[in-house]
Amino acid sequence: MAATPPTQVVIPHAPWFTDDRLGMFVHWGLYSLAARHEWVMYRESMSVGEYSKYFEHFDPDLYDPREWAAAAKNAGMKYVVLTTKHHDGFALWDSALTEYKSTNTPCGRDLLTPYVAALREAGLKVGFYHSVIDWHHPDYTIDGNHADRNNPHWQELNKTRDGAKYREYLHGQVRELLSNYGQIDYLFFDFSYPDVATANPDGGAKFAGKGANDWGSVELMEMIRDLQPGIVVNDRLNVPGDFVTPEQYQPAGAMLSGGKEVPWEACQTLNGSWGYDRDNLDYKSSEQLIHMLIDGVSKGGNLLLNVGPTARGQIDPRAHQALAGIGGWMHLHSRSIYGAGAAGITAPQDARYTLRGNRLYLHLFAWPFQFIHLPGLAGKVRYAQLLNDASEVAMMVLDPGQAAGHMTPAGQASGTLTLKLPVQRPGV
Ligand code: FHN
Repeated sequence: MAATPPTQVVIPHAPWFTDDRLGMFVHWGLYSLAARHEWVMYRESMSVGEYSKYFEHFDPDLYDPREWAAAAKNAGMKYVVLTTKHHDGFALWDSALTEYKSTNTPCGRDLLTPYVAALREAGLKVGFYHSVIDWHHPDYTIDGNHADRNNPHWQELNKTRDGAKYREYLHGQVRELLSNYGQIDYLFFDFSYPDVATANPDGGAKFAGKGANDWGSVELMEMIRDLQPGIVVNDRLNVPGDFVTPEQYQPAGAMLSGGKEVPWEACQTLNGSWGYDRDNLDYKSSEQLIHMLIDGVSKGGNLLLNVGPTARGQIDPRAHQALAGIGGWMHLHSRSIYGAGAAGITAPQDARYTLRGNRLYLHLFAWPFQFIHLPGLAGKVRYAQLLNDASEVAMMVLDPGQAAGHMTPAGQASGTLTLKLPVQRPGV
């Protein structure tokens, strides 16, 4: 198949999204003190009272979002997304709608104001994450699927809760976030779970999930578009968003919604945990992270890579090391990532193409014995330049009818371009 590049899917009001390709996700809050997992309240069946010890001790004395911004920028990341409120309901800003907020802890300050300022100073786009789930709010209607599976009286509890009041609270806090901090570029809601026919463990009623009606999603989206017309919003309100969000996996190819290709962003952790998990040493290698990034871009997607800062506000050394590994590669090869996307031709096994304009980049995940055969490229490449670096090994300028550079003459006849590579992967 000829290298006829597909039209890259973009978000019409925010083409920057599919240009930038790489962002930093930040999960940070009360759960960071537990240093185990951001679901620690739920997984360890803590009551609001038991969990309050973290509220009473939240004091991130080393918090400096300029350090976060610098780490993101050095890794080649173009936008940052911070959890303003996770499922535990704790607000990282001085919300007028709750006392369960950073300004009422020993921290004593609004944490979003310096965060937004640091990103803008570093030239990074500003993203917020906001959970629609809220295990602290008295009117968050629970169900047996998630919020209070351990409470056998959840149906009774629900009768005392007013979903309309929770919707008003949810919308009110989102309004604060989109009104009080200037231009916000990106909003990640989390998460809806549509009605599921899960049999009640002791038989009887089916549990209902949580979706658009619970959140008032249609009105919420209208308010968001009104307050921040240029913002990009994800797909987790159970109504269409600007991009879809595969989580902790890499899609097999382009992502479709309603039969149409849509922008997508894979959100991934460094070690399987979103929140800071001190004893979890299962970090992905820099090579795996770089391959995830290349793989996503080769399919028209973004990568939102997560860090979980410590309770004191610091990105831990292992995360810094992973980010530095990506940054070193991006310093050499960001031209094959920013503004690049799917090439519309199938790459050989263990290889990926990314295409930016008339330049086709070949990335090898496994080093071939000496030649790599590239079907469908003969006569399409005017010039091929081999590079001495791990993943990106060739930059090819596409120009129909031309053939030059490091190609073996035999490769021309079969429509296959053959590149002769050093026996050893350079630089290792
Ligand atoms: O439950 C959350 C989880 O803690 C984390 O925030 C991820 C990030 O996308 N979202 C939910 C799980 O899908």
